[in-house]
Amino acid sequence: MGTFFQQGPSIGNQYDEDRVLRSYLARRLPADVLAEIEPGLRRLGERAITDILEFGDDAETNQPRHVPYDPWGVRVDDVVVSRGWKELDRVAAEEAIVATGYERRHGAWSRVHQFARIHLFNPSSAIYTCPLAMTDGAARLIEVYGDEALRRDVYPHLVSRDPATFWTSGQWMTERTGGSDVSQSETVARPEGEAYRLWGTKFFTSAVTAQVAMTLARIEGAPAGSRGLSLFFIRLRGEDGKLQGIQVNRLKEKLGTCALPTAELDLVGTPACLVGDPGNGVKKISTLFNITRMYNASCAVSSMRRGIALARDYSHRRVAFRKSLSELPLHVETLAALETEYEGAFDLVFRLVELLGKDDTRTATRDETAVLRLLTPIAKLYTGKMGVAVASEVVECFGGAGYMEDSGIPRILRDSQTLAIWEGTTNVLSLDTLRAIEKDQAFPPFLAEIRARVAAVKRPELAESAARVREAAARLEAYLPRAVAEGLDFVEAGARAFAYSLARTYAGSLLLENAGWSLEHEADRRPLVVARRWCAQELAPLVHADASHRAESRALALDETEAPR
Ligand code: MFK
Repeated sequence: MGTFFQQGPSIGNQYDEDRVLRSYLARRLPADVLAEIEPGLRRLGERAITDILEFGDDAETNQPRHVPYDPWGVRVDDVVVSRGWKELDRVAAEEAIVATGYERRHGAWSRVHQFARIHLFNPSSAIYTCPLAMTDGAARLIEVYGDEALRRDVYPHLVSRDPATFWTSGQWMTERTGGSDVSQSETVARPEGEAYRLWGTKFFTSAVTAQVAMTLARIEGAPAGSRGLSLFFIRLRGEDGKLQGIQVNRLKEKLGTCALPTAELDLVGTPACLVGDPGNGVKKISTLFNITRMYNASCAVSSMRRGIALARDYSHRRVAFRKSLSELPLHVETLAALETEYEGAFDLVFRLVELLGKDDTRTATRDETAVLRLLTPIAKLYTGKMGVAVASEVVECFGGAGYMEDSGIPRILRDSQTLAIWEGTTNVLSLDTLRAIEKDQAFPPFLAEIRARVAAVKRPELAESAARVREAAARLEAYLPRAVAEGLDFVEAGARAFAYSLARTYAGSLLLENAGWSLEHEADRRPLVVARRWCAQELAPLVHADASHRAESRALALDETEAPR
């Protein structure tokens, strides 16, 4: 019998160990703000490897259960969740994961503080970040569209630091007719006095343990399409604690996010209040889903960071071919590539968060608001995809052990996969990028930001990378009018490649900025290496999807025989 047992990976304080997060905060935050928030971040970094991790593991092990009937045959529709899930709700309130963004103690920087906390909290939380994301989005919705009653009776609960009064909100958009094409929603709202009752089926409703939810329904007689949908607010339970006009059909069996109770619900006369004026429901709820898309991007990035941290530690423990993995050149190359991906993705997210903070506090310029609108789908779609790729590589870094459920590593991959789907798939968000460019004129200020960063590069070590970003920006600028002139099919077929190109080029400009700052202020060359490697890749992998390209694609995609010459 062999005597060798491999040691598993081990990680320390997640604030202290995250060089990228700490360097970013030192670079961007005013010194007094950083001094004030740093002890709390360090404490949260410690909780992320102690109690939060334990609660997350408990929630993952003891997955939610639907109990449709009580022992006497009465329909109860209980959703039983673990102790860990309940504790995570408490910790989220205590740690002010949502509240920090709304107390606005540090003005526009409050969102940076908040997302630094999310970055530390998320990877240990069994995706408790999902209900928090929707809660945050609902709070913002109420700020923008809520009436006095919602502001007085609901908003304070969503932004509470007190576990006894903290509420979470759901966001119910998806119906059997489509998760992407929300305009086909079939739920009907019938007026009853001042309020409404809803009838329909919501096919995916995440975190059904929430106290309230925002949803869409068509008021009887309203026109078809998304403009005919209205936004509604629901309290899930009455004074007696029972669901009000809501039947739980089943909990979904998902590939990942297994601790999260995602239900299929029938709304059978659910009492609901209209939010804002009737109609334009999709437009209104976009205030919410633009926030959840930012959480999505933040979660993708923080999951990448956790996977890399585990793989890095393991590389020192695992010996193969008589060397630790950390001494094997090819393994080191692999880890370095993952780190580069993480740092580019990190910058996209935190730039987005800075813009959100300015928008919240009405200190954003018109150009910054436009860039916020465009960068939201870009950051979501790009980090979502990269999150899956990084997680897959992390699994491989552990060899067979990474494929074993009880190592905890497969969970990172399974959970990451959802980040590319929910809150808008990669393709839906690629098309949203076009919507932002067309409706919000976001492209010129987006390119101007890139060019300003490139123009500010002083260090000769960065000159070649800066030239590559400059050249990519020029190609992007030239591409769009040509694509538009070619027609809608050309633009749509090329939209994913275009969105990736926007992401890579914009992130490249941010990495150049970091690299210059770190050389100057930290005497750290690692951001320089990252910037060079990032910019050495194809920054603008555009696709020219003309008629013959599209015909060839059809032949490949659909196995059609007639490919044109
Ligand atoms: C852990 C991380 C957090 C994750 C939490 C997840 C938990 C929740 C799980 C879910 O709920 S997943 C379901 C999420 N569903 C989606 O994200 C929907 C995906 N589909 C889309 O985004 C479609 O593009 C869309 C529904 C918006 C298409 O709708 P329409 O109505 O066919 O599109 P249209 O007509 O272009 O847009 C209607 C209006 O909304 C337009 O404004 P106008 O009326 O003024 O013309 C658009 O400009 C506006 N709009 C659309 N998207 C927008 C937006 N405005 C601002 N931002 C956007 N992103």
